[in-house]
Amino acid sequence: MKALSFLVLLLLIAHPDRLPAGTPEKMNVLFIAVDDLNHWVGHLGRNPQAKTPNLDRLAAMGVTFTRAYCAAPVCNPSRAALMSGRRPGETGVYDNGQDWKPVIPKEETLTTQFLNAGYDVYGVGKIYHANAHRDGEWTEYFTGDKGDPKTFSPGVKNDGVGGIKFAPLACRDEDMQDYQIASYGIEQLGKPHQKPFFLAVGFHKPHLPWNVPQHYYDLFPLESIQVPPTQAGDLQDVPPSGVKMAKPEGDHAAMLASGRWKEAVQGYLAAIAFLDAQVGRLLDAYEASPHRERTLICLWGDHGWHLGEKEHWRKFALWEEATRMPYLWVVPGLTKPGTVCERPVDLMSVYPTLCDLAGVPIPDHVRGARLRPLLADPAAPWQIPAVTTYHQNNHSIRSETWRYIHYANGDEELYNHDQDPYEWKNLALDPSLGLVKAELAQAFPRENVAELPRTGGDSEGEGGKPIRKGRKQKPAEN
Ligand SMILES: [Ca+2]
Repeated sequence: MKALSFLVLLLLIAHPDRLPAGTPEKMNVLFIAVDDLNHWVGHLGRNPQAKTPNLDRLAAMGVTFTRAYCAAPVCNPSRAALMSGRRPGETGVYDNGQDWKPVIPKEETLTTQFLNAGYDVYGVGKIYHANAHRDGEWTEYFTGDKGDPKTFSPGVKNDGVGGIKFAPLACRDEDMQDYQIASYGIEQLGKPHQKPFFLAVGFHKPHLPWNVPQHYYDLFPLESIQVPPTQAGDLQDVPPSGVKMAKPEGDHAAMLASGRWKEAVQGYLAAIAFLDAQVGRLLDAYEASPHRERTLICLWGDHGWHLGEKEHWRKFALWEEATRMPYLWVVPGLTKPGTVCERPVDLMSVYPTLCDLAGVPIPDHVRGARLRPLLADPAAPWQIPAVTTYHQNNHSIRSETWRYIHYANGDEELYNHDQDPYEWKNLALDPSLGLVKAELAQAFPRENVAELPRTGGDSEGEGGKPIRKGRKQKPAEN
C-alpha cells in the first residue's frame, strides 16, 4: 500500500496534471474581455451590418446570453465590479478616474481566488481599466509590446469628429497591439501546463480610436452604411437626469454638423471586425489546444455603446445601447452547442459562476448570480433581473420585458421591450404601471456609498497610468 502511495506521489511529481483516478480535474479558464463592444454582433441581430463570424462561431459552441448587461456602463467601474464581486454602490467606484485599488483588497479579487486554489493565472492586455493590475494577483501579466501604428491609409483627410476618432490604417494586422495580445493567449493555450490555468485575455478594440487596418474598412462600403434607428424628438419624454446623460449638444450635435455619422458607423463596424478576427485566432488555438477538453471559455464585453441612439454617443448612460453587450460561455460537459439564453443576467455573475464551475471557493462578499442552472438549461426558472449603476444612486433594472431607470433625484424611465426595443416611449408616468415599477424597484441595490474622489484618468478610457510596455510581472508569491 505504501509502495502504491509512493508511486502515485512519483507520478504526481513527474506529471502533476495526472491525478489519481477519482480525483476531479480542475477546469482551466479562458477568460476573454472585450473593450467597448456593444451588441452589434451577428448572432444578436441588433445590427445586420455587423460582420463577426468568430464571435458567432463562439456563440454556436456554447451559450449566448441575449439579455446580458454590465454592472456599470463605463470601463473602470464595470471591470472593478466584475473582478471584485462588489457592485459600484459597495465600493464607490462609479466612473473612470476613481481608483479601485484602495477599496478592493487583493484578497477579494477573482484572480486571487484562482491563485489561492492552485491555479497559474496569466493576464494579457486590458483586464482592468488602464491596465491597472497589481503584483501578487497574477502569476504573470503581459501588457503587450507596443501601441498601435498611427499611419493612416493614403487619402485619409483627418481622424474623426471631435473625440470620436476613426480612420483606416496603412498597416498589417500583425502590427496591432491586439494581434500581439491574441498571440500571447495562443501561446499559452498551446503549451504544456503543470497546473490548472486561468488565462485572461483582454482586447482593446473596438474601443476608440477606431483605427484598424484598411481591409476591415473595405468590408463596409460607405454607400451601404445605415445609421442606427432613431426617433425624432426621442428625448422629449426623457426626464432631465436622462437628458443630462445623453448630452445631445455634445458628440451628437458635432456628428450631425460634420455630416459624418455614416463614416463613424463604418469605423465602429470595422473595429469590431478587426476584434472579431483576433478572437478567431484565439478560438483556432483553443480548438487545437491539448487542454481544450477541460478548458471553459467566458467572453464578455465591458459595456455597450451608443452611436447616435437617443442623441447620445459612447457609453455613460443607462439605456439598452450603453448597457448591453455580448456574453458567451462554453463549458465542456455542461453547455450544449448553439444554446440561446434569453434570461436577463448581469456581469456580476462572472465571478461566482467561474468559481462555481472550477470548484474554487466563492468568497462571502461575492453575491452575484451563479449561472450554472442557465448554462445547463437556458429556460430554467430565473427571477433575478439585471442591474446597472451609473454614478451614485442611478440604477437601471432590466427584466425580460422591462427596463426601469431610477435616477438619484427621483426621475424615472420605464420601457416595454416587447413593444419598444429602442426605448422610444417612456411609460414611467403611466399610472397603470405602478405595480410593475414597484416590483422592479425591489432589485435596486441597497448599498449606495459615496463616490470615491477622482484621482486620475480621463472620461473616455485612455487615461490613468501609462501602459507598462512589454513588462512581464514577477511570479506571484504562491
Ligand atoms: Ca470599456
